[in-house]
Amino acid sequence: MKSSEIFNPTLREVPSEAEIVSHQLLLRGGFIRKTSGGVYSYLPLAFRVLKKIMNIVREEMDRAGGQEVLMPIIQPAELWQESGRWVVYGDEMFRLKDRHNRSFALGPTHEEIITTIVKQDVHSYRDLPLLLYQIQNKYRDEIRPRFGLMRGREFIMKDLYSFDMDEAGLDLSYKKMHEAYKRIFERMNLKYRVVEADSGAIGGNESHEFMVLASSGEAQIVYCDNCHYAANVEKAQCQAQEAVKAKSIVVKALEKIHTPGVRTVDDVMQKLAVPIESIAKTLIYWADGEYVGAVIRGDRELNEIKFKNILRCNELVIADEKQIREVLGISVGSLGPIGAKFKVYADQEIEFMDNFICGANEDGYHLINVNMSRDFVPETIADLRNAVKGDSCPVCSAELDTIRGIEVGHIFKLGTKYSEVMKASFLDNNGQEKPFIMGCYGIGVSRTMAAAVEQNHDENGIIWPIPIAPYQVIIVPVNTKKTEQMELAWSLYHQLLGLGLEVIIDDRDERAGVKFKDADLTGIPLRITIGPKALQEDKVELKKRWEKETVLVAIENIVEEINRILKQY
Ligand code: 9G3
Repeated sequence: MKSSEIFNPTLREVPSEAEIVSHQLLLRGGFIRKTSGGVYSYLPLAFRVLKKIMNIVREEMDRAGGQEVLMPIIQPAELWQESGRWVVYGDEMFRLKDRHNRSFALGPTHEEIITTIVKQDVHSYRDLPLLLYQIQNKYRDEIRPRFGLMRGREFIMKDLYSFDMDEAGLDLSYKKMHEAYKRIFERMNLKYRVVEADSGAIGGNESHEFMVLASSGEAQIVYCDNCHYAANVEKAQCQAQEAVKAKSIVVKALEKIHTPGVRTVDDVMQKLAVPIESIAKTLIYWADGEYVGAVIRGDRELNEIKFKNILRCNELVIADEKQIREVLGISVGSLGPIGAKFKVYADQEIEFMDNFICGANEDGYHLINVNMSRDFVPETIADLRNAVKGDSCPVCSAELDTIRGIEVGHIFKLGTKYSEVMKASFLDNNGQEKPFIMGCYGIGVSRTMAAAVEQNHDENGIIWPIPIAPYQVIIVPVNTKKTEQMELAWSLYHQLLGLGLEVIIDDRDERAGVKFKDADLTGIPLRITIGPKALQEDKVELKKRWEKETVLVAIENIVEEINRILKQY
């Protein structure tokens, strides 16, 4: 393709709303344009990348035994009412009505549709396992669509659903998908990690996320270098601290002290001149109709997912100041576990804190020398906090580390969550009626494109991994007016095309500097520069986008050299 004919309208300046590098570079490089908030059009270069990603995904789904289908984007409300999710997903669903006033949603995911199809047409264990997938646009009306393609309201997803006759079958389907996903991200040449994830909201019992590693990633990954433990921060288990009691700490007498104006953990540290580790904070939540309190060490973050799983509640929202004052008659800064009017849940770490400080449940007062075993009995002691770097690994007790990533794939064992409520069953080999054992497996295709950019770029632009680059090679004649340069450029162009490679020739009458800048911005992996100096020695310049230096290659060798590099991918 000629540069002069490619539709990739580049920008000098990007809108300030583009907060992350993938959004900025995809806009600047003329890959995408915003059509509406969180809704993007993919221009030719982006669509080429997407097609490459989709091809890799498709090949691996087929290899794993998946069969491709295409389900409707328009989904009738009745199916969602059957699963009970029509009410669960309030404003996040795009809803619409037809001329007969019948309700529909734009598909946010397809569990309800696929379960209905399988329920209607699969009746025997002989037809199992069944793995069906599609690659299609999905719709979710995010409150705040952000970060370009990372969190769009319309996005491309590959979703596969597995149907098995028993748990052993599900285990096998899950394992196949796990392997297929690893192959997919390896083939795309992305640095990634598989992590354990929470499956609470989906209702299943095992779940893994596939994370593309990038410092800008929203997801925090906790991992162990000593063994293979890795989990997202929501899931990562914290160890109950080994008892340090052996040191025979002196348990001091509980004391109430006057602390006017002390409201935050910081205030307590300042006013009492104590380390943050000696303070326990109490957070009040509204959980399915009652107030509950979580007690955690002053410097820790409450993990709401762990808390929700312990409480087994549907709704968990933090109480605001006004509610706390109305219900408990005190301010937020004075909350504590002793004599509380709410159920107290203590993080397991609290048990090992000696002579600590907390609110006294009385405005302007705190308690010092608190010891849980003596001073209060919580409803439950559990792991309630987020893991942090330096915690000990739940598997091997070595020190854990953290790293950031972008969630691009997520696999779940669903079990009978959908098949039970939607009455989707088959006859087993004893003629018994059994619900299908299901799994679901997603890859964010458009998000993967953005994640690839987040992971692979420099100050000059994108550095596409070769397997998903829109084009593999760009030929840049420095001066289009020189016949000798243009003749060689066209000759190399046709030779490379003849090898089945994807090549751009920059035929524009622009300064070399402009052409190099554009080639760097669009991230084409290999650049051949044809300039007067090298040409005198029958050479061209070869620049790999991911390396700093340029090398000279003899004209007679360049095609073979390019082919050799690209063949490795
Ligand atoms: C909804 C809305 C938003 C949603 C869902 C439903 C997330 C919803 C979870 C999944 C799970 C799996 C198939 C492929 C693998 C992942 N956001 N989820 O179910 F109605 Cl508005 O989508 N789906």
